[in-house]
Amino acid sequence: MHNSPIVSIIMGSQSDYETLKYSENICAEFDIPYEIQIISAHRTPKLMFDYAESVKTKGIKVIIAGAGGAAHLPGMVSGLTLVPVLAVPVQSKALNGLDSLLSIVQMPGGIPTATFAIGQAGAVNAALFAIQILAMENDALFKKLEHWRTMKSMNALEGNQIVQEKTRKNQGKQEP
Ligand code: RP5
Repeated sequence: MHNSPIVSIIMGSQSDYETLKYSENICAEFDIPYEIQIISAHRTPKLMFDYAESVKTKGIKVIIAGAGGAAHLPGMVSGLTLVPVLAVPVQSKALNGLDSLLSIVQMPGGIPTATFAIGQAGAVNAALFAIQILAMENDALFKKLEHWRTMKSMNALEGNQIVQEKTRKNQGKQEP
């Protein structure tokens, strides 16, 4: 039996999936029931209205919205629902995603839209942030996040050990 989705991942175009798949991967890794939709603020505006108005009733707790260029999807959806929107600026071809970032981050006061980094890092962090929000009411999820962070710390420490070992060898070679 499938659980109903509690995270919604939306994006303006199929081309955005190359970025938003990193949000999906994190949701899947944490066993979060999620759904994914391509909804364009300008190509399918009616769909965007209908979808944004339905999310709360469907039980969605957080929306991750990715878009590039003019990138008005996250802000428009924020204006249509009180379900929190975590926005991912997609790296555009023309301006490397700076257009996406500035378009999303400069929401006027009153319609908050959390904005993450451009591209893959933003997609990963938006999903982790969504899970952190959900974990506030879910101890098992909180523990999974703690474990995930511990693993990342261990990876960093292992990386440092490898570099230290290499440096010691290199310095040993240089001795007269
Ligand atoms: C935006 O325009 C989308 O979010 C996408 O990042 C960008 C380009 O869209 P396509 O031309 O690939 O459909 O609406």
